[in-house]
Amino acid sequence: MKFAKICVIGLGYIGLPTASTFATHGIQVLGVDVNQHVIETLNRGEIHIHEPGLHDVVKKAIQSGNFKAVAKLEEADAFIIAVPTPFKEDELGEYNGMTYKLADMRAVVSAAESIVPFLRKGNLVILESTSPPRTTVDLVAPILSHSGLAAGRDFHLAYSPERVLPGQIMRELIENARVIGGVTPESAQAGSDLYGTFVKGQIIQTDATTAEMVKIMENTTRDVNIAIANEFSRLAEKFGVDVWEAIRLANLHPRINILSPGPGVGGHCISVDPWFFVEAAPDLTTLIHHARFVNDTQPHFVVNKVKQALGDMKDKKIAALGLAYKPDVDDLRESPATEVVHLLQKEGAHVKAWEPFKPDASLPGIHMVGSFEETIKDADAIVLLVNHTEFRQLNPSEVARKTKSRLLIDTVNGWKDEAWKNAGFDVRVLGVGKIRVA
Ligand code: SAJ
Repeated sequence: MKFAKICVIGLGYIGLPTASTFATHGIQVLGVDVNQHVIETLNRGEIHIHEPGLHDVVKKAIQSGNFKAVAKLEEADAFIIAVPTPFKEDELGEYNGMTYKLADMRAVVSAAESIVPFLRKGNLVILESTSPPRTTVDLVAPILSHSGLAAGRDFHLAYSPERVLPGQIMRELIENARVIGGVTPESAQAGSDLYGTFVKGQIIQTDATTAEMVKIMENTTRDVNIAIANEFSRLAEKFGVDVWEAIRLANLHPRINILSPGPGVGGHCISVDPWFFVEAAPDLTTLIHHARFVNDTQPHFVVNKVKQALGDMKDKKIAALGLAYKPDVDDLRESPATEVVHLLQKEGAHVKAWEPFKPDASLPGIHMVGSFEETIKDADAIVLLVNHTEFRQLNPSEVARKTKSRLLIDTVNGWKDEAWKNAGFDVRVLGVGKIRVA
């Protein structure tokens, strides 16, 4: 199948890289978003999110005349839905005394509804948003049928998960293998033809529900693996062991690859997607549910560590370094670092936070300051919450001159103890239950 014009609905971390990459590969792309600010920013050739390499591609896409951001759809050969699927903020499910989060599918529903008036025979619709199993066939297909056309008979419908890693999206979008799950083999073929425009990795066709499950299985596996690393960090502290050294030694085994503990799991993917399985089958997801619980409670473990070091936290001044959900990105969504800050404040501490990738961000209930210097100046303790390269590269003696604090709590193993100790700091590292040997 040939594609001259497509609509990409949702211009966020996935939709924008996808839309602009299609445009730089010769397809006319209408990028549709509900946010007027996003539309205006993009049409000026600027971008509203930080992702290495994205700005260049968007500029090229606009200059080529192939890309335009708009508020309303038009007729096209294909429609790609790339909107968020967060969880509901005000409602929880419960199974066997344990609560679980519920998917909020409103954005997918309204994106599908917006396609209905423009859907024509022979079109292709692709859902890219990570969604609970069976969303394509049980939620999207029935909405699209309001057009009077049937999925698989009159138009093609497929699910194709994005699998790109924030920070490396522009490269992975092109190089990663792509799974395309069609409601019919012809739909999968049409999806392959479309992504074949720029994907250099393998394109594998399957059915829609398998493709949905593949995506959630990938992120769930990573969540469970991080949960065990976090649990090991708790055990190591109890047994007087350095978990980082223990993991390094365990990983010398040819079939073991333990991930890294930290302050918890954040972002819009790994901390969200496993709930899609739990919600869909709470009776079959004991391990997945417990892994979520471990990762969601890791910020409490961090706060206990700060408390052990600092004693009563009432009116103590704490500098929080990093609020992003992981190193070297500007994405603050579902960030465990922000959860740690909230919990420290609940203990009575006064927290100043510094996020170099989003210095102007404002987060409800969090005191974000405009510079690193101001954050640490009169702190009683400095807590490293994200392993940003620029934090790792800090010079300990320079930091010592800028702060009155001599206590560091490192939750990501970012600071080499010796240098910081030599500069006069007491360094407490998450998962280290003994004084480290140099
Ligand atoms: N984290 C740890 N320890 C680790 C690795 C990660 O605590 O050893 C934490 C991070 O700090 C972060 C969270 O986990 O808070 C998630 O980070 P990540 O780098 O593992 O993953 P994401 O959420 O940025 O991207 C994931 C990727 N999925 C997998 O690696 C299976 C990516 O390929 C997906 O496209 C993306 O989710 C998505 O959009 O679903």
